[in-house]
Amino acid sequence: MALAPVQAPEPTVDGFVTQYLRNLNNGRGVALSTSTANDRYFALAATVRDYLMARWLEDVRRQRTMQSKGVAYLSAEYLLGRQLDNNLLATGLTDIAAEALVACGLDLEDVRALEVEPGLGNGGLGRLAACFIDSLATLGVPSIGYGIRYEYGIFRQTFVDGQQVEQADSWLALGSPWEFPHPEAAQTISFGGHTETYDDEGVTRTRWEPSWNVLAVPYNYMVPGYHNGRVNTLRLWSAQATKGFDLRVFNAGDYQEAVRAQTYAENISKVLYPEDSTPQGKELRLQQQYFFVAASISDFVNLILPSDFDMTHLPERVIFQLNDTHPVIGVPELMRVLVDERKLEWDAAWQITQQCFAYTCHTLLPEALEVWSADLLGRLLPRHLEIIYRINDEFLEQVRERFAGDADRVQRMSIISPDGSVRMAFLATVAGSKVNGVAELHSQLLREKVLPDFDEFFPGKFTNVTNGVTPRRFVRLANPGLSRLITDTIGAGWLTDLDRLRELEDYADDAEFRSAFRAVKAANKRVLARTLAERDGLTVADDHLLDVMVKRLHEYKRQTLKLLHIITEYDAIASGRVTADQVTPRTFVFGAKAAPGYAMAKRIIHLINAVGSVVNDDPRVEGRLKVLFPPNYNVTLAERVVPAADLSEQISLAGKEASGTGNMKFALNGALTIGTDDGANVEIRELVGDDNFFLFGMAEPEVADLQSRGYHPIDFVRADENLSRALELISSGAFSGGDTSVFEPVVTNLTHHDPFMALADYTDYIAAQKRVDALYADQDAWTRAAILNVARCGFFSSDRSMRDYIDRIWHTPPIV
Ligand code: GLG
Repeated sequence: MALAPVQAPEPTVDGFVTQYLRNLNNGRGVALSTSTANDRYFALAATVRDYLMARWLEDVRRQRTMQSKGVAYLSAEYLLGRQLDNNLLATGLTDIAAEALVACGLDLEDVRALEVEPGLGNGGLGRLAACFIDSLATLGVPSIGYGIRYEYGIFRQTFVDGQQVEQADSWLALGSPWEFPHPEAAQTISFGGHTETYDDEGVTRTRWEPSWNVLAVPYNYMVPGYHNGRVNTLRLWSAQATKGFDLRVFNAGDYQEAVRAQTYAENISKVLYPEDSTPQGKELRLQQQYFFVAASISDFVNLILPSDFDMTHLPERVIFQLNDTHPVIGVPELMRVLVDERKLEWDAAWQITQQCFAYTCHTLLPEALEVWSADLLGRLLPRHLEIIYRINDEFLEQVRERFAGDADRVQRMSIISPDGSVRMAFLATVAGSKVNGVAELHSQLLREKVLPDFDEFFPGKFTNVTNGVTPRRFVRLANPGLSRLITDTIGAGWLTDLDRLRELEDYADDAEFRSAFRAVKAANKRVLARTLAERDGLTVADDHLLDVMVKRLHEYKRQTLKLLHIITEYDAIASGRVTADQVTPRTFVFGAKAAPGYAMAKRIIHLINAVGSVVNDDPRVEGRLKVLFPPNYNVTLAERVVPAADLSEQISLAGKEASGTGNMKFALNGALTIGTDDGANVEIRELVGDDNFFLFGMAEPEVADLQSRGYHPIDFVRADENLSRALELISSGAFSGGDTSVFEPVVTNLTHHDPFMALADYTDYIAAQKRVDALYADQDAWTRAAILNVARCGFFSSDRSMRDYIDRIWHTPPIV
C-alpha cells in the first residue's frame, strides 16, 4: 500500500465540525457535553493545527533536503502573544471556525478567551523576534527560530497598594496545545570541567572534558505564513536532567538530595531572565545562553544538514542571526564544533564562522552591553574561553599591524576588557559578517559612538535595518474595523504589501472616509473599555482623548515626564488657574512592568498609581482627567490598547531608545505621536511629515552638548514655575496622604541628577501637548493627520525589515 501524505481536513464548516469533535473525543477523551472550557479550547487549537499539519511536514522535509541557504534566528526571547487567532487568520479559517463552533453550540469568543499568552520575552526585543518569524514565513523564506522554552515567562504584574508585586507566570499550568515536544531528539549540552590536549595522528588537538551535562529537549511550534501555505518552525529548548532522580538516595530517605541534580539542571529553562544582580543569577543566565545556542547549532549542523555535509560549505547553507548579545557564545561554540569535533584547521574554521554569523545590536545603553567575567566563563565553559582568547589574540595582532604603535587603540578594541572580562558585543562584531542597528539614528550612533574603532577597522561591516511590526497581528487582528475600512477603500492585498497603504492618502480629505475612520476609532475605544472593565474593573470614557504610554518602565523612557505633564494639568485645574472646561478631556493610559530588581522603576510605578488615585478621586477634575494603569501589560492587552489610542507617547531622551516598535504599531493604527527625535521616531516623523507628528525636546547632539557643558536639573526647575509646582506637589505628600518620604527619592533624583534629562525637556513637552490640544479641538484636522499616519507608515511592516535583512545581510532568497 502506498503511503498517502497527511491531508488537511475539508476547509468547510462541516469538515471543521467533524475534525473538532474528533479532537475533543479522541484527543481530550471527553464528549462535548462533558467537556470543560479548557477541553474546548485545546480541541479548537488541535483542529487549527490539523489544517496546518500537512504543509508543516512538507516544509520541514524541504528544509532538510534543500540546497539553498536559510536563516537560523537565535533569540533568547520570543514574545509571541496568543496563537489561536493568528493561526486561524493565517489559514483563512476564522469564519469557518466561528460557524463551526456555533454549530456545536459554542462561541468562538468564549473559547479564545481561554488562551494564555506565552510571555517568553521582556519587551521590544522579544516581540520583534516574534514579528520577524511571522514575516519570514509570510515571505516564504526558509528559516527556523531557536530559543528557550521558559517554564515561567515574564512575571505577572499585580499592584498591591499601588506597588508592583510580581507573581510567577505559570503559562504551562494547563499545558499548551501549540507545542510538539520531542524528548527523543534531546541534545546533550555540557558544562564545566577542563580542557586537555592530545595527539591525533601527529596533530595536537584540544579536547574538552566537561564535568556535567543537561539535556536540551526540543519543543516545536508551527509558524504559519499568511495565506501562503507556508509553515516554518520555532524550536524552543527545555532543560532536563540527564539522569532522573537518584533512587538509591531516595530510598535512603534523603528526598531533597535525590532530586538535587535534577532541580539544578531543570533550573536552566525555568525562568525568563532571572535576576542578574546576584552572582548566582548571572551564572544561570550564562548557562541559559550557552544551553540554547549549543543545542541550536548542534541541531542545525548535526540533524538538519545531512550527515556527510562538508562543513566548508556551511556559509552557503545557513546564517545564524544573533538577536543581541545573548546568543554570542555561539561564536566560540561553532569554532569548537568545527575545530575540536569536525577537526578543521583553525583558520578554515574561523573563515566559516565569520560568514555564518551576523549580529543585531538593540541598545545604546552601555550597561545593557553584556560582559562576562573570564572567571565565570572559564569555570562554566573552559574551552570557549580559550577559543575567545585566541580569537582576540589574532584579532589584536591585525589591529597592531594596521595601527602600529597605537597601544590605546589595541586596548580599546580588545574583546577582553582591562579588568579581564569578555565584551560580548565586541566578540559579535569581530565575528559577524555584518553588524546592524535597529533604526537609522541608532545605527549611526552605534558606528559613531559605541563602536567607532570597529567601524573604522571593518569598512562596510556596519549597516542598518530599521525594525518593523507584523501587520497581521497588529493591524488585521488587533484592528478588524480599520482593516475592513482599508480593504473596502483600496481593495485587498495590502496586508502583505503594506506600502499600498499610501493609496489612503487620497482619502484624508474625503469627509465620508474621515467619518468612517473616526467611527472605527470610537468603536475601538469601546472595545478597550469593555476589556478594561472585565479585566480590571476600570472605566473608560467615550469622549476623551486617549493618551497612551505603554512600554517597559525605565528611566530613559521617561514615564516621569509624562507624569509631570499629568500633574501640571491637574494642578492647573485644582489650583483654580484654569477652569475644568478649558482643558481637553483626557484619559491617560499607562502599561509598564519594572524589572524586579530595579528599585527606582518600581517607585515610579508606585507614583503613577498614587497620582492616578488622587486625580481619579478629585471631583474638581472629574470628567476631565483620568489616569488608568491596568497591571500586567502584555501582547494581548496591547492588541486592545493600540487600536484605541489617539496619542502615542514616545518620549525617551534622544539617543537612548534604539528604535522602539510600539511607536510603529500606534502610528499604523492611526494614533498621532508626541515624541522626541529618537530611535525610529525620526523615521516616523520623516514619513508622516512634521504637521502630523508632535516633535519636542532636545535632539541627540543637543543632549550631548548639554551633558558636556554640565547638566544642572535645578536650573530648569527654577526657570519654569509649572515644573517647580508639579515637583513641589509630589514632595509635599499630595499623592501620598501627606507622607513626604515615600516619593522623595524620585524627586531628589530628578532635581539633583536626572540622568535622562526629563526636566530639561519638560517645558518643550508641555508646549507640544498644547499643540496636541489645539489640533484635537479640530476633529477634522486631527482625523486627517491620523489617516496620513496610517497611509504613510507602510514602511514599518516587518516584511520590509525582513527584505532588508535578506538584501543587506542574509542573501537568503524566498523559496516558493
Ligand atoms: C530593544 C530596544 C528597543 C527596540 C527593541 C527591538 O530597547 O528600542 O525597539 O529592542 O529592536 N531591548 C529592547 O527591547
